[in-house]
Amino acid sequence: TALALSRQEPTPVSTPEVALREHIKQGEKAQLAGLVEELLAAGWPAMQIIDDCVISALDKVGELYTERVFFLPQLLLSAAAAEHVFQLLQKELANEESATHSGVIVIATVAGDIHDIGKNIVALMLRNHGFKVIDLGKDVSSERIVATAQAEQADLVGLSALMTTTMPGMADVVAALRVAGLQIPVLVGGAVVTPAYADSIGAHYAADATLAVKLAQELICDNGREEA
Ligand code: B12
Repeated sequence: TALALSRQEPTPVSTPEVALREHIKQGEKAQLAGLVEELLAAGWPAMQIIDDCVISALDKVGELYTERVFFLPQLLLSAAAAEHVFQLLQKELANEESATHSGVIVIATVAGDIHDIGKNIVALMLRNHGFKVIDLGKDVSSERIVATAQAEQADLVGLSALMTTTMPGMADVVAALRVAGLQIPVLVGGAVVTPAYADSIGAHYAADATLAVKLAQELICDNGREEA
């Protein structure tokens, strides 16, 4: 069909943002640095490059994967390209925000789940807003999350899950925290997570990194942490 054929043709690369999306989608790293430079020079904030180029490219890759146009090797290449763009933008992201609040946040992708790109963005943004973020990485057991939250006297736990099969791990973490006597708020996110699910497990939901920062600030305030 025309639709299927059009996918095989290269997308026209008229502007740097279109080109950047396309190169991430195709998992081609060579030109990423130049394109990012071009966008920064044109006045794009780093966060806008992430939202409009990186995330939208990965969304597209996810769709193509669902439609079996892309397979795992392509998914891996695109993810690596996306991570490369984050590395290129680290300095700009750190400069764009200044510390406004503080508190200790333990963040992790739940057990069985190795998706960490979104979690890494959220962790980076929280750090840029003055939180002390302890990032336990991906595929992290609830035991380890609880133990760290306890040892670090965390004000908040952030959890990421990208798959329907791993999302229930979030409920396990909330339950384990409560069993351990920790009443701290839990903030959850990730493509499959919904506000209703968060509600059902006694957690809070944020759809993206900007909202995660906002909610973390509110929740840590509400939790009574006074010192800066
Ligand atoms: C990149 C990717 C991968 C990469 C991951 C690389 C990495 N280092 O993360 C690789 C190739 C390794 C991978 C592997 C797999 N993947 Co994959 N992957 C994706 C893809 C294309 C993009 C995910 C992504 O990074 N998005 C960009 C980020 C920025 O978005 P995000 O994670 O949603 O994060 C944002 C928000 O959700 C939120 N957020 C995220 N975390 C948190 C945490 C907190 C606390 C808060 C507040 C907010 C928050 O803020 C972020 C910023 O805005 C998705 C498709 C999709 N559209 O989601 C599939 C997808 C998630 N993968 C999928 C699958 C099935 C797999 C595999 C099982 C494939 C396989 N057959 O092996 C394996 C999983 C192995 C495992 N055990 O985990 C499915 C899941 C289906 C489901 N509903 O359960 C998806 C949806 C693809 C699909 N359409 O089928 N994958």
